[in-house]
Amino acid sequence: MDKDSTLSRRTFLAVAAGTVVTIGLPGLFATVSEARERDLATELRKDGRSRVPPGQSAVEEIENMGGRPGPADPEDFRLRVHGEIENPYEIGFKELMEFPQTDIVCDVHCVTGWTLLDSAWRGVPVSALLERARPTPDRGFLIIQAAHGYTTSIPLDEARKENVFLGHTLSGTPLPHANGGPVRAVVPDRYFYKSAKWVTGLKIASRDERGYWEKRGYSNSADPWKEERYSR
Ligand SMILES: Nc1nc2c(c(=O)[nH]1)N[C@H]1C(S)=C(S)[C@@H](COP(=O)(O)O)O[C@H]1N2
Ligand SMILES: [Mo]
Repeated sequence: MDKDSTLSRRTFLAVAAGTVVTIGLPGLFATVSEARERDLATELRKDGRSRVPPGQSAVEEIENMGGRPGPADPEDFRLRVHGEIENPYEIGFKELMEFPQTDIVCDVHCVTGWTLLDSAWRGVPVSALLERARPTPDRGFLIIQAAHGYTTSIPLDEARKENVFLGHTLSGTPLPHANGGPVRAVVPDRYFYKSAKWVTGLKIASRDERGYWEKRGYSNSADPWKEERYSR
């Protein structure tokens, strides 16, 4: 896709959004070559779904989509795990690094239309953090809390999937502050607003709580393959 059609698609999305506040700053993204885009059009994931979800375009690099940053220094990082659990706890960066670490290569999909393929992360599976917390509800929700009151949520069964993690390393280097460093949540199979940057807390609750963007017109289920962009 050339830059002009990328722009018109973004403009279209903004119009399609109607009264909802649009996510991110206007700008042109460096999309992959046309040849690569043609190949990707037929590529499938292991689960049989299309590699690039409908209405998305692959880009070369992660974009900085803004947000109000938390502290940059790992020394100042605190994660509070609380709510309806048997074992509440609070940890710093060093203790987070003592949890089992996972290396994950995944694709992420921003609701504004860009998809970053093969991003290489290192982090701690949310399942490991939940195991230590021992949630009491069977079918609860994970409220992911971040700096300055940003929140988002996913069902607990989604949160336990092996590709859901708190990431601290991207492409072998510490996660840039602009992209949520020192630690952000990554939920690859939901639109990227579910991946809270500058994470501060994991709250387990039997009732869901609408997150920052979800309250502003974006879908709470946020499945990119169903194009669940806006709430209805
Ligand atoms: N704390 C926080 N996390 C956030 C956001 C935010 O504004 N604040 N924006 C979300 C949105 S809409 C997107 S697309 C991604 C952008 O992440 P990036 O800037 O690393 O591309 O972060 C998500 N996580
Ligand atoms: Mo986004």
